[in-house]
Amino acid sequence: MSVTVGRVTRPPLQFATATSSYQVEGAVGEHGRGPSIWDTFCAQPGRIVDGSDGSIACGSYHRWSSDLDLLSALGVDTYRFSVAWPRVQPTGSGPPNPAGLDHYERVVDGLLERGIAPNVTLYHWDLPQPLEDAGGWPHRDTASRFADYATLVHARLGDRVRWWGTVNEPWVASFLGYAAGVHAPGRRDPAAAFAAAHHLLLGHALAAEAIRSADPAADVGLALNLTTVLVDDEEAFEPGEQIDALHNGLWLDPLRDGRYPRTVLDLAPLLGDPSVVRDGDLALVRGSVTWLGVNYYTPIRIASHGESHGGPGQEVAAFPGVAPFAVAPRGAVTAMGWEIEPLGLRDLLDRLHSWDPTMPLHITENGIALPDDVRRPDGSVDDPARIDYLRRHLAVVDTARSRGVDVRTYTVWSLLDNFEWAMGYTQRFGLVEVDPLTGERRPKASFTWLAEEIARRRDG
Ligand code: IFM
Repeated sequence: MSVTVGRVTRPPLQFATATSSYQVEGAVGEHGRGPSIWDTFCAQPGRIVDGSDGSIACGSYHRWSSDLDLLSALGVDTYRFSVAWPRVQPTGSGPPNPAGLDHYERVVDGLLERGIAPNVTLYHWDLPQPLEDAGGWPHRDTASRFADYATLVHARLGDRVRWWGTVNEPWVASFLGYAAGVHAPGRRDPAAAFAAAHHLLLGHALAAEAIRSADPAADVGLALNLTTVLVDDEEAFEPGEQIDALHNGLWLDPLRDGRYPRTVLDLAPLLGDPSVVRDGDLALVRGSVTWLGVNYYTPIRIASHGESHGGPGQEVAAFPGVAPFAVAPRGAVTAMGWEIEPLGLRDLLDRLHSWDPTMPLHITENGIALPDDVRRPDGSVDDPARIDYLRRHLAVVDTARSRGVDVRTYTVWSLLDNFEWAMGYTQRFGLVEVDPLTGERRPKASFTWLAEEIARRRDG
């Protein structure tokens, strides 16, 4: 179904699902892959709630072909997956490991054979451990190493991949990894987090530049976990602004204007050493994307006081300078404790349309964790709440498109139940259940619903 607004007719919404390397591949010691910060972090007692790790995960490194068959059965246009940096460069620098690149070449060719466009993410958090040992993302050199790695991957796959994502959710990688310490590498140092955020943006820009210098027509973007901040009482206004700046403005302002938001600059001396931002860095970041990926799950609802009910964003409360606040989800929540509010996506899309009406937007992640403890007579998971969540968010996307917002793709996180970082395997986001013992894939009711929805739109 194409949409026409005024004199502009937009092509039909594209559908996709997404995964990431460490969450699904397993095979961490195979074919020359080096250790990543997530291998190290998971090995530390108490880091992962169920004591698990991604060493086996969904086994997708070996089962990639049957996973791609699942995508064909769904009828998606695109598959968003990530390349594991330590498979390509086991130590994070130097010549490529051919076996690593061979694997991703097979995946890309397998997608193209099935008529599915690859959307390749270069960094979904599995930093090679030797680079962390050398300072990690707070260390400026990591940004240059990332650009070198991007060049290697592009040199092998660039003739077949048009659509590149540099970094996934730099907010999570920097603030949860280096300030809150709940993600790898588990550091609790706000100064390091701010430096990491800047170097992730710089690394993105350097990688985008490297890819474009090899192929000026390449479509290069990144995926941000943007959100709508809802403030419940007047006294929460200040923390609300600060959280909004750290979650959204910290990335959006440099990408469009080449400068950090005032609120972030006011916090920066408290957060860390503002001199990590060197002349010319933000000029490189400005205008560095030709598409923007939006990962939306939930709004962040902030109150000035009261018990924190958890949720994304609460961890930055630990920052010096951020006024005290509580995260207070209202109404229905997911198994992660995240408030379900599709209107948060509506407001976010409106905001992004004002931010840059010409920027193509792709929903690169949207989905819900559920207990998935009800089964149909054939044994498959019956997940009407997931269908309801996806249907309501999709309706918001359709409405936004009919009002002229240039949203091009709707991507469900995730194709498979997988390793949900610090939550291990306790959280299920997949359209497909994965048997923890045998690795067998069992599509859920939501898989069938999505396949039918995609077919209905295609035929209609
Ligand atoms: O599983 C993650 C993914 O890796 C990044 N975005 C959010 C998802 C759900 O928490």
